[in-house]
Parts: sequence; structure tokens; C-alpha cells
Amino acid sequence: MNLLPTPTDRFTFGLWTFGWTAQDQFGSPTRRPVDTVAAVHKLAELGAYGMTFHDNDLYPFEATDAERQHEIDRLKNALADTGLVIPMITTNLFSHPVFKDGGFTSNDRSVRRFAMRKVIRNIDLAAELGASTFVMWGGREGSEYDSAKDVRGALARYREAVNALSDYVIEKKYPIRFAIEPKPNEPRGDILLPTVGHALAFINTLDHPELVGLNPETGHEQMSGLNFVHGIGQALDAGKLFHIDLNGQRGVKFDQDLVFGHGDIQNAFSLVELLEFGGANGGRSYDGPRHFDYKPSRTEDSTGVWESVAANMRMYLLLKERAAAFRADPEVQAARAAAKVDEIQQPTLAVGESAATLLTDRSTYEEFDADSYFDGRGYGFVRLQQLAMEHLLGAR
Ligand code: GLT
Ligand code: MN
Ligand code: MN
Repeated sequence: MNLLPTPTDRFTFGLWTFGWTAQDQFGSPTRRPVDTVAAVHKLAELGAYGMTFHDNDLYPFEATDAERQHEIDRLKNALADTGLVIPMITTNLFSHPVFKDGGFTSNDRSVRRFAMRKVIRNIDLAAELGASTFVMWGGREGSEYDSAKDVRGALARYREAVNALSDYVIEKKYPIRFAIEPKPNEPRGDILLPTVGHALAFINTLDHPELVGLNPETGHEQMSGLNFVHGIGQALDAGKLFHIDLNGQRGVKFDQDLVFGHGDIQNAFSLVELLEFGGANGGRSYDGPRHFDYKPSRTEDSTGVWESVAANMRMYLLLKERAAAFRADPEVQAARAAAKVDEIQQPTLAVGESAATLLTDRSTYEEFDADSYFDGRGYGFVRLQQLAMEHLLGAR
């Protein structure tokens, strides 16, 4: 069992994750800011593949052009020294007071125009650094008061912004795709595009839907009581899993951003199984970065911060190893067959059949024994799940 991460595992971390100084609504920071160059070296040492960032994780909102360039140059040197890459970049449209009613969907048109300029500047930087994914998390795009936000108007402005930015990327011939990150609430009372499903429906209304996909986050779906594995399954079905934010969440409450696997461990196991072995012929269903978007808890000092970085990768590799053992177990294979897990791949209608010809097949209805399903023909799903839990617990 190899639990030492290497760049081939494609683990990435946001600069804002280990860089969080742990200031929250109720208390001041408990840690010092992390230097970007030192962080890049530390990530490389721990076996990560890459780092991601918001413009204002790298340099402050009020930075002059020279200060901004200085930070970009320092980052570039650190990347060259370590081989770390920047596969994804995103823009901070939520911290500064100017975005208190959102960026793309602020009621104030001049704020919307400013937000677009800030994103365009950052898209240019993404292209310069070779990032292929541009995440859009609209944390401030939403409202607290139904009387104050015209949701249809706001969605129209969201669409206008994504369409214009798609045109920009096409015009510039940048090899960049956008990934929308849903979240139901926090910091706004209600955020637009709250779940994977909402965002998928929105993407279908865009001028260039092929350029826009999703960056689903574990905790964000779970905050709505939704099953993350189902969300990822639907994103994959739609060909829209462009990126992923892995972390941990314990139930329907505020966004905890725990270490991956430190929340719903069963769901995390099934997620890793899906990502690593749920593709064609038992291969990967998703090839992009395994991006951790977590927050080292406020209780941790800088030693604990880097331990928690390592913990995310170790949890993923442990779950991958457990999922591989689960898949390889002959008893599991028999239980999967008994549960007809793979029968779902088989089309319901035979080749050439239609709803109309189905009417003429008496075996499907007139002669079908529906009553045999009463206290019979059990699927054995519990048995299969028990085997999964035993593998997860290392009992098999
Ligand atoms: C912010 C948020 C995350 C998003 C980031 C991208 S920033 O920390 O909580 O879920 O992925 O903007
Ligand atoms: Mn989160
Ligand atoms: Mn996230």
C-alpha cells in the first residue's frame, strides 16, 4: 500500500486553504499569513501536484501594478524551482465591500462592470500561468431579502457575464474552460445556482455551454442535505465535471470545510470509488486535479496546518486503496452481481424495440409476475453495503 502522495495523484490545494489565518465571525486570526513561495515549496515537499488561487490570495485588492507583478514573479520562480503547476485560477468577487451585493449580479450596474474587468484581468493571468480551468464561485451572488432581488434579472446578468467572458476566451484563443461552483448559502442568505442541478440547468442556457462546466464541492451539496456522489454522478452524466473541490462536512449546517473524509466517510469512500474505478472498464471516471478546498481548523497552529494538508491526501489515498480492495474482493463481485448493480447498464428496450412494440410483448405485462416481488427477489443491497463498510473499516 503506497500512501505517499506523488504528483501523478494530481493533488492540488487552494492558496486560501492552508493560507487561512482562521479569522471567523466570532474571533480574530489564530495564525500568521503563509508566504506563497514557502507554501509552494512545502506543497512540493509533501507530494502535491499543484496549487490554485484567487487573484487576491496572491496580492491584495489594493496592490499597485508593480506590487502585483512582483508577487506573480515570485510565484513563477517558485513554480520553476519545484515543478508545481497552477491548473486552476479563480477571482475573489466576495471579500471587498464593493461586492457586498455580489459581482456579476449586483443591483449596481457599475459594480457589475467592475467585476467583469477584475475577472478579465485574472483570465489573462490564468492564460499566462497555463491554468486550464477558471472557477466561478459566486458566494456573494444572492440575497437575504426577496423584496430586494429580482432573481430572473440577476440570472440574466449572470448569463450575460459568463457569455461575455466565454467570448473573450474564444477571441483570445485561450485554452481555458469555466467551472461554476454551486453553494446553497453562506455568506449570502441564499446564493444563486445553489446546487449542481441548478447550475447544470443554467449552463444549458448559455451561448457556449461547451466552455462551461462545474466545480462541485463536497460540503456545499451536503449543506443542502444532498448526496454528493449523486451530484457527481449527474455532473459526469452531463459531461460537466470540469473540476472538483474535496472536503468534509458533518450534516446540514454552516460550511465546515473539514479535511476530506473527516465528514461523511461512507460517502467519501463511494466518491473515491466512483472517481477512481467508476469509469470505462473500471478506470477513472474523472481525470482532472483532485483539489482540496478545506480550512485547517481554527484550533491548529502552523504545524497542524501542514499536518492537515497531508491528511487530505492521505485520506484520499487510503480510501482509494480501500475502494480497490472492495472492487477486487470476489465476495463483493458476487454480491454486486446478485444486486444487479451492472444490469443498470443494459438498455431497457432491445435493439429495434419501441414503446409501441413493447405493447405486443406479453411477457412484459400480461405474463409478468409482479407478485413474486412480495417477500421475494430481494436485492441484497444491505449485504453489499455491509461488505463496503467492512472494507472501509479494514475488516476485510
Ligand atoms: C471560498 C469558498 C470556496 C470556493 C473558493 C473559490 S473561495 O473559500 O468557500 O468554496 O471554492 O472561489
Ligand atoms: Mn466550502
Ligand atoms: Mn470550494
